[in-house]
Amino acid sequence: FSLFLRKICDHEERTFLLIKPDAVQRGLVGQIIKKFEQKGFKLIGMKFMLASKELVKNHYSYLSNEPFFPGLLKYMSSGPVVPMVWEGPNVVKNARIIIGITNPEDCIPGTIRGDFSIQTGPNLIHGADGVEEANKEMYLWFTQKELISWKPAITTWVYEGC
Ligand code: IDP
Repeated sequence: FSLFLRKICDHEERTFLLIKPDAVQRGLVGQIIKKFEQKGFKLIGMKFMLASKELVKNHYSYLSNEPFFPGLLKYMSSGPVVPMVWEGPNVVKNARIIIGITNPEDCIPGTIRGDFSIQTGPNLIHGADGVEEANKEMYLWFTQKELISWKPAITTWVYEGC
């Protein structure tokens, strides 16, 4: 029974999220974080920093052949960003749903991009697209030591039987 309990109470999936410079400039950091906090996900890493072009190049390497890539590097390194790691069941997929799809024009209200942005470029926040990508991206932005394992006091109220 305790093995079963451990299984349903340990939600080890983690995702990497990055609040982009436009969201920081527009004072939306608190509102964005609140979405994930109030859902019940667990914040395990966060910092406020400037990203070098080199770091952004690595992060978005899969887009390096796109015509908008130079503009993307400039935008992403133009001001402070807030990289974060969040933990919870299916958090990778769920965070993408909370964020909304790439083009804000097609995002439904209630999503971050749907509520607060208009164009594909300055779309406020990045969310890893899969578990593998999340693991790769979080260690690009964080060291192992910067990710904190902890048990929030709300756990027993968010998860049945924990
Ligand atoms: P995602 O952020 O929804 O995962 P990706 O296709 O991975 O979307 O693109 C990464 C980021 O690159 C987007 O969030 C956006 O900031 C930027 N981007 C994507 N497509 C375009 C475009 O056509 N023009 C300008 N910027 C773009």
